[in-house]
Amino acid sequence: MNQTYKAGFVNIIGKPNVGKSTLMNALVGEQLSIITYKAQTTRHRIMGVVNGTDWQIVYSDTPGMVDNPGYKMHEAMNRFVQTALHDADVVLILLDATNQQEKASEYAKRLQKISAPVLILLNKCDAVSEDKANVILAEWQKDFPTAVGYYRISALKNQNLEPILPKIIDLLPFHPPYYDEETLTDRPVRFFIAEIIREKILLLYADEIPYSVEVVIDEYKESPEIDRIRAIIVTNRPSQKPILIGKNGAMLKKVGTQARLTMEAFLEKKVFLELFVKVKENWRNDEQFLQSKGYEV
Ligand SMILES: Nc1nc2c(ncn2[C@@H]2O[C@H](COP(=O)(O)OP(=O)(O)OP(=O)(O)O)[C@@H](O)[C@H]2O)c(=O)[nH]1
Ligand SMILES: [Mg+2]
Repeated sequence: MNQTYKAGFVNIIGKPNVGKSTLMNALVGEQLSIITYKAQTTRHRIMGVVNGTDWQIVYSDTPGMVDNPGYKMHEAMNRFVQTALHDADVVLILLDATNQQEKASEYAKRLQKISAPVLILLNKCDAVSEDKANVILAEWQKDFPTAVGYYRISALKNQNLEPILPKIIDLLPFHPPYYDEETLTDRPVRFFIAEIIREKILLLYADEIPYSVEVVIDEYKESPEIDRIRAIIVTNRPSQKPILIGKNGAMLKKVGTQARLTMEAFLEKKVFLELFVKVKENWRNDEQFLQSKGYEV
């Protein structure tokens, strides 16, 4: 075996809203995962590949761990986390310095049978005092002593991320690359397009609405000048449809315009986007539908 090249899976896990997707995007240097201020933004495992001269890191962003899964969708989200724990070469546990809901004992239990090295990253340190961050990290060092490193970071401000990379490379096993050099992610373009629409829905609607929708790309016609995309916003209840559409279609138009602009930046070309709303009651428990959206049920 080639004993000079290193490659492996570095999986980010943590509670909802701690900044996993922000960290993933910062480490990969691309806007792969959608980010919002709301919990449970990410629903899938999303990989991002970074290459060095003699190493390859396959980062995974994962959904926030849901404590009380209410739907099959939540169970599937937790399953992504479980798989990510098992195939990790390095585990990054991300904690939120501004909102400490994480318990070392819970992680210790989850990681009981996992032999991969763990780094504890305390995120959002830009928003708390250095003293407070140090106190939190000291507690983790005491309660979770088996981690191989403890770091104060800010994923949002890109602060203190530099020491993490050499540490990760150090921990990676010798292994040939998993992906060729051009590969950035395991997900197809359609996935990111659907995610962009979901991001706008998370940002534009209140309460239950964002959690009640899934986005299906119905048609994607690529051409050199413009991509033509037809997407369906699938929602849980008939009463949600008029809310999603808004008065005279105003809300849906807003979603469409904002999503199109983000898509154009992502694809670096023009986009023609059509959006429709469809009701599919109880889709969050519909195994067939969930499977079609890539959830393992
Ligand atoms: N102040 C501060 N805010 C941050 C930092 N990192 C992330 N955030 C904010 O925290 C919120 C959640 O960020 P995400 O990256 O979506 O968090 P996540 O862990 O992926 O959330 P889920 O996918 O819902 O589990 C957003 O509003 C981010 O801007 C940070 O380093 N500092
Ligand atoms: Mg996320």
